Parts: sequence; C-alpha cells; structure tokens
Amino acid sequence: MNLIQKERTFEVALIGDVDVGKSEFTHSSQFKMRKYPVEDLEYYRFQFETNHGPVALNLLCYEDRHLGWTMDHIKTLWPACHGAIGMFDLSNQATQFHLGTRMSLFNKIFPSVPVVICGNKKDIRTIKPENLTLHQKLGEKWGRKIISHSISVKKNQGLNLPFETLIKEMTGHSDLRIITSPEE
Ligand SMILES: Nc1nc2c(ncn2[C@@H]2O[C@H](COP(=O)(O)OP(=O)(O)OP(=O)(O)O)[C@@H](O)[C@H]2O)c(=O)[nH]1
Ligand SMILES: [Mg+2]
Repeated sequence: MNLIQKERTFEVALIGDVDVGKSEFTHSSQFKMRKYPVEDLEYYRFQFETNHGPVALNLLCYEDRHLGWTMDHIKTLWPACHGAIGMFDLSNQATQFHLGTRMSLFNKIFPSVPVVICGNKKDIRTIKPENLTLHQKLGEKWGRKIISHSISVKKNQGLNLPFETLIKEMTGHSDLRIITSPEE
C-alpha cells in the first residue's frame, strides 16, 4: 500500500491595492514558501500539510504599480485560476472599495472560483466593524457565501486563516485543517 499522498497544486491570485500588505503577508507567513523571479510580478509556491494530505499553492501577487488593472491583464496573468485571496487595509476604507471593483472583474472571468476576503492591519483598524461589508455584498451579488478574515501581518495574527479557508473551499473538504509546523 502506498502511504505517500500526492500533493495537490492550486493556482491562486493575491489581489489588492498598493500598500495593503500583500508582500509582507507572503513573506511573514509561517508556511514553507519559495519565491520565483518573474518580471514585474511576485510569484510564490507555498506548501502545506493538511489532515487531507499535502497541498501546494502557486500564488501570484498582482502588482498594480507596474501593470494597471484591465480584463486583458487578468486573463493573461491567470489563464487558469483555482482561487483568490482579496486583501484590503482595515485602516483605509478606500482599499475595501477598490477591492470590491477588482473582485467583481475577477468574478466575471472566473465565476465559480472560491474567493476569500482578508482585511489586514487589524492592529491599526479604523474601519468600524459595521462597515466591513465587502464579503456580504459580494456574497449577495454572486449568490454564495464569501468568508472574510481580519488579520495583522505586523502582529502575526491570523496569517493561516485565509489559506485554510481557501484550501477548504478549493478541495471541498470543509473539515480541512492546516497542520504544517512552523518552518524550521
Ligand atoms: N500596521 C501594520 N502595517 C502593516 C501590516 N502589514 C503590512 N504593513 C505595512 O504596510 C506597508 C505596505 O506593505 P506591503 O507588503 O509592501 O504592501 P503591498 O500590498 O505588497 O504593496 P505593493 O507591493 O506596493 O502593491 C508596509 O509599510 C508594511 O510594513 C500590518 O498588519 N499592520
Ligand atoms: Mg508588494
């Protein structure tokens, strides 16, 4: 009997305004990560052990500054995409609004792809909890439940939550847990 489970790989987009914390999120993660040089883009491979076997994410971090944001770019960057993490800044309401626009575009191209919303900079949050409504609005528009997490990259809080939620949705295992121990 072969006890080695084959690693499943998913292509994932990390989407969000300039300065919301995308790069620091990927670098502060406690998970096993390799960065690959791709011109003008940040491209990472994350590996996780889960209670349903090993999972890898090829994560493409979209850099607004270099490219702008059009439908053509989305299609070129992510010809196949299995999931997306949409990130905004909990101390900057405009970033939540802009993320809504981006995720709507994304959803037109990848209508059934799992999406998790992630508010970063919980440590300096200024947006009131009642105004953290993006996930609800998108969920109503798309007719499915969208989960949102508040995290702080700076304080190392909740960094596994967006990954765990997304992997649950991409694999269909609602009881999935990441069990990777912090990288040695
Ligand atoms: N207070 C606080 N600051 C944070 C947090 N996460 C990131 N930052 C700061 O936010 C700024 C932007 O972080 P980046 O990771 O460069 O943001 P980015 O989304 O990659 O930005 P671009 O690459 O320019 O699109 C940096 O000065 C970070 O130190 C957080 O959780 N709390
Ligand atoms: Mg960056």
